[in-house]
Amino acid sequence: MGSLKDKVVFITGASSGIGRSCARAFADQKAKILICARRAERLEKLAAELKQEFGVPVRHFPLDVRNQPAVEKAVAALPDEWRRIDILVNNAGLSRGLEKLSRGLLGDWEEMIDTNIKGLLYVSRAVLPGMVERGSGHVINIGSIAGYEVYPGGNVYCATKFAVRALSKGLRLDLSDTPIRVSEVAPGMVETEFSLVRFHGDAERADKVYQGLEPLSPDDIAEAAVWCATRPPHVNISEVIVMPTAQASTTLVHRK
Ligand code: NDP
Ligand code: 8X3
Repeated sequence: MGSLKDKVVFITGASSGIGRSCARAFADQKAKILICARRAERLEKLAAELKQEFGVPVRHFPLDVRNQPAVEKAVAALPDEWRRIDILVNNAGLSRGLEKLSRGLLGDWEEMIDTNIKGLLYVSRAVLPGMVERGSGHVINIGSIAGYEVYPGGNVYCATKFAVRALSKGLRLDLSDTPIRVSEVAPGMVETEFSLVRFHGDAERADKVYQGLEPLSPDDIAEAAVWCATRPPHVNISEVIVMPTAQASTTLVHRK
């Protein structure tokens, strides 16, 4: 297993769910943790927790990945030791609504496209030149089973995750003459704030999504990301699909 000690791991959307679990899992491997999200207070709390529990260096900054100039500025402003990012976990993302396309809310569409596709691109564009220059690095994109199968009402969210899959593949092609690795980790249902965000804060509706089955935990996904990152340098894990045992597809879920 490759060591992650002192590697700089940059995780976007670390204030909650999978991103937060990734920060903890990579810190457990003694990596240096660089985290961002919009909710600064949460990041501050997580940073303190990581330093205390794992004794690793942590740097955090508020960032909206939809804001391209802010993304570029934030990465450029990092001190040298933090700017040489070894592993980028493109995790920040969200779903909004589950409406038929004919009734979809334009604001929801913009938010998903701007965050899940354009945000991922902006962060990648800011980080990749350094990786290419140094001839080393690993990009781990958090996709979704929704990037493999479309489900009713999933329309635009699924399209954004199909895009994450296409961008992961495209990036792999573009970097094929470098040692830089590109992996996509694609989860099924993970219990996080994801559904609460999807249903605009309707907790009752969000809870129903996970009723009667054991969903994945965000730690399950963080474990998969760490596994990708700890393979020997000649091994690139291209895609990992992780599903709850009770979920056979996006539309077939066994509930007790
Ligand atoms: P959460 O809602 O718990 O976490 C989402 C994270 O993304 C938060 O930290 C949030 O931080 C951050 N984020 C959202 N928008 C932005 C933005 N504009 N700029 C910076 N950060 C942002 O959900 P999950 O942990 O479940 O989601 C993480 C990823 O996993 C997403 O890409 C999602 O699509 C994917 N996924 C989730 C699945 C699930 O079932 N939960 C299954 C498959 C994939 P803040 O609000 O503070 O900015
Ligand atoms: C989240 C999983 O199936 O709710 O990406 O779209 S799903």
